[in-house]
This record gives sequence, structure tokens and C-alpha cells, in this order.
Amino acid sequence: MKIYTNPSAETWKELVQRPQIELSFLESSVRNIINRVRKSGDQAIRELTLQFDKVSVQALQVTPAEIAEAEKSLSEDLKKAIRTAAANIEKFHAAQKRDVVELETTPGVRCWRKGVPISKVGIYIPGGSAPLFSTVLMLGIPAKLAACEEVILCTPPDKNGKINAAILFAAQLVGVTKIFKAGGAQAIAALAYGTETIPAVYKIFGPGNQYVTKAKQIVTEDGVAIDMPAGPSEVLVMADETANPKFVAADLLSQAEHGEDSQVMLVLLNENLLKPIQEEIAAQLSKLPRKAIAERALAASSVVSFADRKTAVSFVNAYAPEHLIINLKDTDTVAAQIVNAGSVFLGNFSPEAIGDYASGTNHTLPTNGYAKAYAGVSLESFMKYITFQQLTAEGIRNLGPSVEQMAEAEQLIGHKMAVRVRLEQLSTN
Ligand code: HSO
Ligand code: ZN
Repeated sequence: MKIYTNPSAETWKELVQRPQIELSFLESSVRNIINRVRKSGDQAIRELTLQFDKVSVQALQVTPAEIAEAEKSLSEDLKKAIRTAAANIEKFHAAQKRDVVELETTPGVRCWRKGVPISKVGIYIPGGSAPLFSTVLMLGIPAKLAACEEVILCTPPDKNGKINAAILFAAQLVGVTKIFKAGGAQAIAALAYGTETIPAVYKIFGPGNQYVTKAKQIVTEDGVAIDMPAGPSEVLVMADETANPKFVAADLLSQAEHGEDSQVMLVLLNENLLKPIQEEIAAQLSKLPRKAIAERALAASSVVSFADRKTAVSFVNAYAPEHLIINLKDTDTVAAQIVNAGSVFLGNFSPEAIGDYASGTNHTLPTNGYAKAYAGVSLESFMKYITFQQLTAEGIRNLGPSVEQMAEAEQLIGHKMAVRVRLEQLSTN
């Protein structure tokens, strides 16, 4: 880990910058994949699955028999744990339901806003070395609560043409409508444009590698919505002498094991903590099966130490971490000053891992500094809000003249007339 002590504000811009590894051929190869799927549908998916996932699949849709078999293969303990997590995620997201807001802005002018589900949504779950079935819960549960009619899940098959059993169990548990064996940019293209078997959706959710992320960006050109621009996962831990070095090290490592490109940042308010934390990292790292990945992520990460708390908080807000863990003697005071973060974990007993799986909050969060302007996935991400209005004769009499004035000033006489014809009729009655 690189160490910076009281870095001056001019250097922050560089310190908060996440490494950008945009491959030059990325865009053209992703566009090429998308075009193939648009042209040849399922056949293109099969060919690309053979090319990238090294497996030949005939039926793209997962069958009820495959789901039943997956359920049977899982231990009761794991199923129970998944149900516990699902119940908390459901509780937290159900509480985000909003009533219709209705009010009279001017006497006789009634306006209201109603939330309606996005009827067709797609969930992408990456494959790879750690198939994240927890993400199925994080996206499938709010989709169900929002009452989306079609929830389509795509995930790449393994070398045997199978899908991870826990992914299938979680998908079934949360009521995903259809599951398809398709991964990468080709899955995003299928969800955006549809194929013979994979239905097109209006909004696509879920994490993925650079190809998936680029594909999600490209399909937005055609009006398909996406959850948010995604990058590698991140954590920033703030610690002072009240933090437990063992816990801090474990939290940093739990993030680092996600991938070599994971972003790990330690902000210290007491430099004496550095040594014990480093010792803990070394001791715990040696026991991790994903040691090599975590090691590489840590090598690219930083420790920033500040003598002044206010400056430290400003730095954290400038970094805008996806996950923020605060282990300070004045955790609550500092937490109240955080304005840019995806999700915040307070005190020594609130590891990010709990939020990743089971506390109830969503783990699909803005990375790469996007927390300055974006929020994590919530129930609202699966809804849209339609506004309505109805005016009585009294309403248009009250508000019409203001609109006539404004329309005339914008030189839009047609607008003025839409009001005038009504006011004239009312004055003749
Ligand atoms: N930390 C990841 C979520 C996750 N962790 C899933 C474990 N499984 C992004 O928030
Ligand atoms: Zn995680």
C-alpha cells in the first residue's frame, strides 16, 4: 500500500482518481458482438457462448428441472442463510414504498404523482471465479416488490453448460420469471434487443466486466435504461485509535479479494495504527484462498493519513467511496458530515460483508466516484413516476392568466391560445 501523510488539497485530484484501464479495441469489439446478436439472435448467443465460455449450449433457457436439481444440491444451512438474507432485504426495500403524493398547488389545480413498475427488467449476473448469487437477491427482491411483470435473468454457463446452483435457487426464491444461459456483452445485447427466446427489457441491472459495462453503455443509445455506470468495487475505511486493527485489516481484505482491480483505501486519523494494521493484513492474507487476487489489489491501494478530522472528511467526500466504513471515536459526528458515499458502515461491529449479503441494504452501489451524483439500487430503481393533473374551471381561471403571460413572453402564441380559448368560453357562460 502506498502511504501519504497529510496530502495537500492540490494532490487530492490524483489521489481520488481510480485507475482507468480502457482497452482501445473494447468499444469496437463490443459493438461487433451487439450487432451479431441483433442480426442472428439465439444463434449468435450460442456461437459467442462457445467462443467466450467454451461450452456449446442448445437450449438457452434454464428449465424447471434444472432449477429443482439445483435446489436439491444445496445444503439446508445455505438455503436457510439465503432465506434470512432475503427476508431482511425484502423488509428494507418494502419500507421504501412511497404513497401517491397529491396536492392542490393553486385552488382548482390538482397535481399528483404515481409510481408504476417498469414492466420488463433484466438482471445480469456475472459468472467467473465467484458467482455472486447475493446479487440475485439484491436485484430480484426490489423488482418483485415493485411488481415488475417480467424479470429476466442472464448469466453465463460454466464449462459443463450449467449455472451455479445458488444463483438458480436465489432466482427461484425471489420470483425471477425466466433465466437464460448467456453472458458477457452478448447477454446485454439480448436483453436490450431481444432474440427468439430472450425477451427484450426496458432496463438492465447488474455488475460485470469491462465488456458488460461497455455493452450497457452502448445500449443506452437506443433508449434502454441501465442501473448505473459500474466500475470495480471499492471500500474506504476511516480509522483512529478506537478502531480494532484486526477488524480493519479484515474489512480491507474482504474488498481486495473481489478482484485485482478492487479499490481499497485506508484513511487514518492516527498514524500509530498503520503498523498493527499492516501486520494484521499480512497475517490474515496468508490464510485467504484468494490471496493472490487480494495481494494485487492491495499493492495498488493507498493509505492516507490526516492529522485533522475536518480535512479527512473533505477528502472522503472528494473520493466518494462505494462503501465507507467509519471506525472513529466520533463515528456518528463524522457520519453526519458524509455527503458522497454509496453505503456507510458505522462502528467496529458493522463490516461491509454484512451489508454485502444480509443486513437488508442493497449492495449494488455507485463506484468510481459516481456516488457524488448517483445512489445505489433501491425499490425506486425499478419504478418510474408518472405525474397527473386535473384543473377545474376555477383552476384555469386562477392559473390561466399567468400562463398566458409566460407563453406570450416566450413567443409561443399557440400555448397562450390553448388557455385563452378556455377562458373565453368560461367568460361567455
Ligand atoms: N461487495 C460487492 C457485493 C458482494 N460481496 C457480493 C460479496 N458478494 C459489491 O458491493
Ligand atoms: Zn463484497
